[in-house]
Amino acid sequence: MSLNAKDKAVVKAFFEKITPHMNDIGSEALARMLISYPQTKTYFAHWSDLSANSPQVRKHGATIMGAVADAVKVIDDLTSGMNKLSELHAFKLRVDPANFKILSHNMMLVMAMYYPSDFTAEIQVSMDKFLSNVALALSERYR
Ligand code: HNI
Repeated sequence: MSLNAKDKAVVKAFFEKITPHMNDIGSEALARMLISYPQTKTYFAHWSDLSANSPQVRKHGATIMGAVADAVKVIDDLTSGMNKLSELHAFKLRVDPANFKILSHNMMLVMAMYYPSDFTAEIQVSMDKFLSNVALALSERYR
């Protein structure tokens, strides 16, 4: 489902609001993915510590969330904006695209935990659309 003007405005405003907690949200989302969906751990087998708050989880959580914040900047053309990352995940990392949905789910869960009153159902609708489109853009180079 494509993003309309209101979705884009909602997503941009919410990302601006969460900037101070961006790294925490990213690392908690990543940690929860690894704990609650243990099949995702296979991609990170080369890390020494996959537990929540380990330096590697914290660092990579910030990296992933930074990439999502960058995606907000290319919201009008996610497919070309995320082309390089898609290629990396498809050919080098060989991540099953089903996992993009799992991570998106955990990101929204943690957004709601950090901003319980701001993350309304209405914002969730737009955020869900946005993250689905990010996942779609990341899956583009697999074909
Ligand atoms: Ni992902 C590396 C962004 C989902 C497994 N990932 C990255 C990097 C970015 C990134 C940025 C660093 C690239 C570089 O080094 O140039 N990943 C994203 C985004 C999403 C995502 C924006 C979804 C919203 N990645 C996932 C998922 C998995 C995943 C769902 C697996 C379950 N990513 C990886 C792995 C690496 C990685 C593995 C390499 C990590 C390392 O440093 O060893």
